[in-house]
Amino acid sequence: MDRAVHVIGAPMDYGADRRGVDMGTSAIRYAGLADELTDAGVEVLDQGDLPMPRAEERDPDANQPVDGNAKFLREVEDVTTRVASSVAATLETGAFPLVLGGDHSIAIGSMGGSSRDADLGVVWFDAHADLNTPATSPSGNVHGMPLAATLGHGMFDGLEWAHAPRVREESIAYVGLRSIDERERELVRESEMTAFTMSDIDERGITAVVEDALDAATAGTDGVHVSLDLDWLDPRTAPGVGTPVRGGVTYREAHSALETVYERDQDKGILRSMDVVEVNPILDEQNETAELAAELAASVFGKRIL
Ligand code: B3U
Ligand code: MN
Ligand code: MN
Repeated sequence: MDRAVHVIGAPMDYGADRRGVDMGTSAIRYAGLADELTDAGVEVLDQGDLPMPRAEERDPDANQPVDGNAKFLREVEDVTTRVASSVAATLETGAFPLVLGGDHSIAIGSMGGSSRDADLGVVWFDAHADLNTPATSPSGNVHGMPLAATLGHGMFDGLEWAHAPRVREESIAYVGLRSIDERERELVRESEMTAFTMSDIDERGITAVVEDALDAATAGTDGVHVSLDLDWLDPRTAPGVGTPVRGGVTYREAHSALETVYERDQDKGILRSMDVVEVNPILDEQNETAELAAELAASVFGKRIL
């Protein structure tokens, strides 16, 4: 990639049940993100972390929606609004925004900022569909809602900080789903989203699946946002996540997937922005999930063995 990569830290944990994911940004940096990216041949500028109020100082139920449950919704709005501004400002300078989490609710901001001046496709590497609304969520955790927010589902309809009209259903592709709530399953089936489960990867192989996901996300869009939730990987490989689900992709499959993204970007210049989320150092083993996050980000920018 010939653009500089600007790292934006969003150390937020309001969207998740388990504390600790707010330390993910430090852990990923400590794991050598900047060196990995430099090895990949890109120029890196770290913008540091966005200031974040501490969860202990806030009331999770202060701004509950009338219908349903969404903890820390006011804080999520505040933080994602700032993430969106940073992402949009970074794109304006011609650089590539790489947003570090933090829990997955920050993607509301990264997709919002990245789609401000562009029709945006999305490739969502995750065990979960993240398509709940406060009314359907079993947990009230906003990290299970970012795609519903972006698409303006339920109470997110018309909420300017959440709904990003230039991200359309048909331009969203999931890769590696294996834990979906009942209502999410119906929605994914009824929708025009492209959804590849772990079974698809078993049957067709990771490369074919990622190629198809990229086709869906690039068709009729100006660029692609890659959202990488570390619980996409198998918990034996990535133990440091809040909601591990057995049966995820392997170390090799993960690298291969992100290298496929890089290849497509080399050919067609598709990449616009990315986030790397849900690394929880408290639950990690010797920072290995954070190291993996740094390595996988470098794969997207072309780091190779030879
Ligand atoms: N779908 C469940 C669980 C979940 C979603 N994302 C994560 N966990 N990381 C929920 O709470 O919405
Ligand atoms: Mn997620
Ligand atoms: Mn997940």
